[in-house]
This record gives sequence, C-alpha cells and structure tokens, in this order.
Amino acid sequence: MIQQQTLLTRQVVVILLLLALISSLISAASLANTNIPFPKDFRFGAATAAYQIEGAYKEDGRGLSIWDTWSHIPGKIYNNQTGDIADDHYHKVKEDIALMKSLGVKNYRMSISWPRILPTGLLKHGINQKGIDYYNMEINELVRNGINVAVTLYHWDLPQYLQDTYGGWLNSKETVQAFRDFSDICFAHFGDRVKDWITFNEPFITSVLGHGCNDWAPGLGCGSSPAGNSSNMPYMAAHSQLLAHAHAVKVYRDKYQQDQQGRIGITLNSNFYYPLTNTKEDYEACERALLFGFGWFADPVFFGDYPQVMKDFVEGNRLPLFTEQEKRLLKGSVDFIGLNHYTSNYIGNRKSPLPPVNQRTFNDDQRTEGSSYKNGVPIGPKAESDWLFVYPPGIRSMLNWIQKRYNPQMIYVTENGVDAPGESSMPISQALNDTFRVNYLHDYLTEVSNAVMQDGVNVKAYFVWSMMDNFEWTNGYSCRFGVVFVDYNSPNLTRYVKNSAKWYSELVKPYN
Ligand code: GBH
Repeated sequence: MIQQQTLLTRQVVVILLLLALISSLISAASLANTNIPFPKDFRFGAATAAYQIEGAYKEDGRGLSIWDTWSHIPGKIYNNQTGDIADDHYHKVKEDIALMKSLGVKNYRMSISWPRILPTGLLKHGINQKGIDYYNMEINELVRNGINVAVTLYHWDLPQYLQDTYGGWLNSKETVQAFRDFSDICFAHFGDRVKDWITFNEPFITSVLGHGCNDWAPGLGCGSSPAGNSSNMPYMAAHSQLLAHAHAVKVYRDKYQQDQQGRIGITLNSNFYYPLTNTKEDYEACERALLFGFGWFADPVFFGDYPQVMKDFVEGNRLPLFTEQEKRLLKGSVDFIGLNHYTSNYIGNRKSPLPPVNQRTFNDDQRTEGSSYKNGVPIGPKAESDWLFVYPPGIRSMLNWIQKRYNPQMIYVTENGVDAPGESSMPISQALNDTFRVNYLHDYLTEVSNAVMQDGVNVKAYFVWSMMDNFEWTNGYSCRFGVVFVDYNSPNLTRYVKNSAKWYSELVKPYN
C-alpha cells in the first residue's frame, strides 16, 4: 500500500515535471510575439566588452588597465568586486561562441583589450604576440561559425601605463598617438575579417564620469591638480578622444579600407529627454541636453566642430578649440554612427544660480536639471539599475532626432537592453524566466521598427546588450544585463539561456 502510494506520487511528480518543462519551453515563444517588421537585410546581433567578460587579467602578457586599478581600490565597486575573472570568457571563448551559434546570433559586437595587445599601450615597448593570437583565434572561431564581427577598439580599458606616464586622455598628444598605433595594429592583424570597427564606446562616459569627479575610472576631477579639475577635465578628455578617433579613421581609410572593405564609426550614448513642464525653456533645455551629450561628439564627427550651444555656454575657455586641420580630419569621419540607448528622462531649464565660471562642472554648463520622475511619477517601470527606467518611445524619438540633425547613411543601435529587477537575488530557475526583459526588448524593438519602417530612419543593425551577464562596472555583478545567465556561484561559471535569449533567437530567425 505504502509502496503503491509512493509509486503514484512518483508518477504525479514526473507528470508535473514534464508539464513544467513543456510550459517553460512554450513560455518563451508565448511571452511576446516576435513578428516585428524589419527590412530583410537588417542585422541583429549581441554585444559585450572585453573587461566585462574576459577575466584572465594577468594572463599571457596582458598589461593592466585603468579598470584593473580602479576595481582594486576598496570601496569603488559593489562588494569590492573586480573583472579579474569576470565570465572567464578568455578561457570559455569557444563554448560561448558555440552557444551564440546555437541561438542563431549572426552578428557579434566585441571589444579588444588594448593592454592585451600593447601591455603598456605603446608600440615602442612591443606587441604582445599572445594577445594577437588570442583575438585571431576568437575572430576565426566566430567567422567559422558564420558570425559577423564588429569590434570596439576602446571600451574604457586604457592601459594604466598611459594614464601614469602621460595623464591618459588629459593628454592629447602621446595618448592620441598611442591609440592611432593601437588601431593600426588591429586593422593590420584583424581587418581582413572584421567588417565593422567602432573606435570609441561612449566617450561621454569616459569624459564626464571618468574626469568629472564621478567615481569612475580613472577617477579624476576631484579637488585640484596641475592639470585642472572637474571644470575643465571632462572637456579635455573628450577632445583627446575625438582626435584619437579621427586619426584612427584616417589610418583605416588611407591604409586598409579599400582592401578590407569594412566600415568604421563611433558609438555614442544618449537618453532621450522630455520637458519637465510644457514651457519653451524646458523644451530648449531638452534640446540642449541632447547637444551637450550626443552632439558634443556627433557634431565634430559629422560637421567638424562642437555644437554652437556648447561654445556659447561653456564659458572661460574651457572648451578646447580644434585647428582648421583637425576640423577637416574630423568632419565626415564616420561611415556609420552607433547609438547606445537604454532609457529616457525629464529635463527642465536650470533654476538654481550658477557657480563662478572656474568652478562650473559639465552639468552646470548645460544649465539643465533632470529627473526620472514628474510629479512623483516615474517615466516608466524601474529596472534594477537606478538610472534605467523603461520608456520605449524614447528610442524612436532619439533615432529620428539623429536622422534629422545628421542625416547619416547608417545608424547602428550598438547597445540596448535592461537589467531585470531582482535577477541576482532570485533562484536561477526564476531568473531565467525573464519576462521583464522580453517585454522590454519587444517594446523597444517595436519602436526601432517604427523608426525604420514608418519614419524612414536609416537604422541598419541592432545589438542587444548583452550577450551574457557580466561585470557591470561600479555595480559589479549585482546587475545582470545578459540574455544568457552566468552563475557566479558555480565554480565553472555555468551559462544558462534565459527566456529572452530564446525569444530573441526566434525574432532574428528570418534575418539569418
Ligand atoms: C553602457 O553604458 C555601457 O557601454 C556598457 O558597458 C554597460 O554594461 C551598459 O551600459 C549597461 O550599464 O552609476 O549612476 O553613475 C550606458 C550608459 C553609463 C549608464 C554609466 C549608467 C552609470 C550611472 N551608462 N551610467 S551611475
């Protein structure tokens, strides 16, 4: 009797398990439809960055970067976490590519770690052959699996030596030259297989967070030094990155592009902004925020100089000037423009008085005040990250704004994605059921589709951020942006496919 009962219970359990399995299999497909219209040749992909996934930070001759240094300073990163191991992608690269292939990901945006190729950042100290070998192996593996490769040259991991010796991006001579050499090496070694090059990822973040006393590597701009403070440093860092971009593009165009037949561009981040109140001042403040953020870099690469509003508002000679030759070098220096977009917020005209010119920060200069809330109501549902609120129409407006101002031939959405609330604190099985992310991607992609199919915006590619959970900068591993889950508690960092990956895999099928 007892035995019969256990048998019966067992059968019930088996049936329940089977039901659970079936429902989890169909849930991915039934969550949100994948039938969003895009042109036949639209490219869908997934993105990552070297420091966030590779780990192996001291292996095979890799030099240190400013993020190694920064993450090792106690108190800078959530729970003092670092990218020392990260997703151990350096050792798991083949299995990660196999996973990508199994998901039908046909385009991959990765970044190359500068200090793996040049441990000090400088060509004169020698190329690290093991770094070249590693990326050759990775790129070959991608190509062999039918995956197109887009490479970011600078996703924030400046060789520490360049920071220590020259002041990094505060120096517009040696660091720019060093980046030009590094780019040249990458084009020469990998350019036969890499068809899309992104010089810089979000130079805005490097400039304003890294050099404006905002607790971001290299952590400059606090107090005063001979080089200055948060009042001039962000502008200097931006200026150097723009020049470095322009020189790298010139090298590519002069020496490689004709043979290699690839494209080169830059990736800029921007939220879209909505007025806090229905006044002319607040509408103008929104436009100003777009120009101070996106336009700061896009105007130079399309038009050859900073936006007029920045020249007017950044008083006291703190905005560096381009020479006529530099303007010519910058103007038209992109084949495509990359956009990283996650969220939108409200902006109003600044009401509080401005500090004296030499104490003004970037935010002061912009003369705006922003918030994710209006009358206490958030613009949309909050993600895990405090800065990320879901507002899908923002991406369509942002893309239209770019098309209208710059009329680019090609826009790539190089990053878009979300960290679902609570994913790090729930059981894995629950985290894999990431309806929040599926809905986010569905709704944002619907708006990208509207921009392309209805508004005629030249968006040619979309990369979801991110291929897998990773080191989320100052938030460490507490925020998960991946469509693939990485179990940081398991000794071999096991990967699990989230529902969003299955959903995305369905969506991209017709374009493969
Ligand atoms: C992207 O930046 C990055 O390119 C990518 O590496 C990153 O993983 C992804 O975002 C997700 O965060 O902590 O309050 O100072 C998007 C722009 C820049 C927005 C840093 C959040 C930090 C705000 N992000 N910023 S705060």
